[in-house]
Amino acid sequence: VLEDLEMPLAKREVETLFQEQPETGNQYLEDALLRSYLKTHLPPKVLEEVNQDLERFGNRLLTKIKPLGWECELNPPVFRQYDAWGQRVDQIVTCSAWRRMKEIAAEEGLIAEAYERRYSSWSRLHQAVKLYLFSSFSGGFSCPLAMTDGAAKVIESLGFPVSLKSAFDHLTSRDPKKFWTSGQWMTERRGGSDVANGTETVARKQPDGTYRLYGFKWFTSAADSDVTLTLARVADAEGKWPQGSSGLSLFFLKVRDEEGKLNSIQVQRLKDKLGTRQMATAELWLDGAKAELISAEGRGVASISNMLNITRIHNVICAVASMRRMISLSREYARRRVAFGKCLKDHPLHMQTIARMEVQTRGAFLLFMEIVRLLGLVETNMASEQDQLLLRLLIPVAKLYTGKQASAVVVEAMESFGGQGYMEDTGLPVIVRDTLVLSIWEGTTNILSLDVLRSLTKSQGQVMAVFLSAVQKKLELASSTMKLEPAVKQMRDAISSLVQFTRAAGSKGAATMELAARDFSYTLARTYAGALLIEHAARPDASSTDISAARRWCNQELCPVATELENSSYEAEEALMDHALVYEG
Ligand code: UCC
Ligand code: FAD
Repeated sequence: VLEDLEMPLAKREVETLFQEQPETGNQYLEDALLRSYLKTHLPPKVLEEVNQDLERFGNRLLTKIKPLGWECELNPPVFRQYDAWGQRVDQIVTCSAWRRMKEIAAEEGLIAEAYERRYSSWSRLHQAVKLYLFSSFSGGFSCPLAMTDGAAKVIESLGFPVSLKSAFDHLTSRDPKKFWTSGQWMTERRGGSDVANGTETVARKQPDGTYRLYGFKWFTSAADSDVTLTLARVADAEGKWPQGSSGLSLFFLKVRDEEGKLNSIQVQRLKDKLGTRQMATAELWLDGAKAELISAEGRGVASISNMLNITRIHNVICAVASMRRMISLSREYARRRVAFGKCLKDHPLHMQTIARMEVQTRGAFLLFMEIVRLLGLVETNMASEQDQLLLRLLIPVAKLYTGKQASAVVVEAMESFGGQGYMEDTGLPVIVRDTLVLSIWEGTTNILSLDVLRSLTKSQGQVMAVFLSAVQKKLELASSTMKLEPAVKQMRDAISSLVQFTRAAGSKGAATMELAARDFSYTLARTYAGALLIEHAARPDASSTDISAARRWCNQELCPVATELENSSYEAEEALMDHALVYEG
């Protein structure tokens, strides 16, 4: 008996005291906000069908797709430059799970759904919700899907030129054998933000009307894709080419020919990345790649903007999905893990930490829904001019803000697992790493803040009036909900500060606006998300958590940009001081 109680018992105890892995169920069924949003907004017939599809898809994700996603993480692509006999082959070898993801994407209509438009303006939202559910289990396949959607959008916006009709069919196909994915090759060594000055690739016209491209593309993600869109400068008869933005044109090319041979492209190497390691990002030499000019000469940037605006929306989708996934896991873990004699969920400070992340995620989620709702209207010719302006403004606002939110939330959520959060084989660090890129690619935070200013300038300020009127309308809906009064008041105060800021900043000139651009964009994001949370909380069947989320969001400082202007933070001396602070010593 003694023997049994001493050594062996201690060992047995240790062996059985495993930490329980957090298990989550069907992501669709567990997402209360998503379901209440769909219930509120979708017409009943559409809701019935979409609901069924999402529940089915949620099960497929859990049972079939999630393991494939993990397989992609464990088997990242490898680059094979030469074959056994010394022949250069430049092969990017992907794993079978990655290739299976491509088939699943087609079967599920992850691109097709948006272009078939069987639910009219709600088709885009249906597609976006599927992508949102797919994102965290996709093993990085969300990335090629974003660019594929962007390429389809460019073809649509060009009016389906005959030469691109077949490509469009492939990009939007539900047939796994036919489905193509696209890349987006914009970044060159001299610059990814400043594309106008960074692009050195030259296009030489061929007698058959096609072009040959010569240049070096420094970042090309999902380099195993079938086709791509890229920018180059068309050389004239004397072999000269124009500089700057108006010298850039947009090209379409197939990456390989029918036999699988690269289209006069050499793969220099694969990038060694912090995250998104499931997906191949390559450096490519274009050594006469055959391509088709698809924009008017010199209209490359404007044309590829149609792609950028779609891929930036995908970025928002992935940002919200990462936050949602980490919170799902974290709240589940808190029900199992015991510390100081009780479950983590029973420690109020721990719950406060997760609740704060939840409020962030709710605001981001509603921004995401608003954008895809507006996009759906635009795509089915149901959008007013105001809707179009609002969408143009909200895309960069949401991309830059949710990218930053997601980076902060996933790091906080990692900590909520204690040491386990830092362990590679829990899969949690993968989510953290993959999220951190969201504020870099598809336009950094600063570049998108400047894009916000671009949208203001282009509309001659009209977009601000549209923004404010949309916010006011949402607040009016809440005027009869007593519990929302404090939040509505905070929002009204924030709006008047914002109006004051725009008036005052307007008279100060472009340099001030440039310095204020990031704070201004954050303010727009916080204000709009606040209005959306209030609108959602003002529904007749809103829950107490809807109301609390709206109130908590509005309790944050909604309009720091106005205070900063009063503090002269955007004056030239302050810019000099920024420089001095950074370069002291
Ligand atoms: O990073 C990349 C892929 C990563 C992998 C896939 C991720 C998928 C998503 C997540 C899922 C997991 S691809 C590379 C991304 N690169 C960028 O985002 C570039 C960042 N830089 C910019 O955005 C800059 O602002 C530029 C390049 C657009 C600036 O170019 P310019 O030429 O200096 O700008 P301009 O002269 O102001 O604009 C030229 C024209 C104007 O139209 P017009 O001539 O009619 O007045 C602009 O109004 O382009 C128009 N334009 C736009 N239109 C510029 N930006 C936009 C816009 N966003 N929307 C509409
Ligand atoms: P830079 O432009 O040099 O920027 C450096 C810093 O300066 C940034 O913080 C930026 O915000 C800031 N900055 C620059 N200009 C200004 C300004 N005017 N005002 C204020 N601040 C400014 N590109 C593709 O084309 N295709 C791809 O498939 C692709 N895949 C990628 C995959 C990964 C994993 C990563 C990390 C990048 C990928 N990129 C791709 C490149 C990406 O789009 C660029 O890295 C990004 O646009 C930034 O460009 P850059 O690296 O040249 O940075």
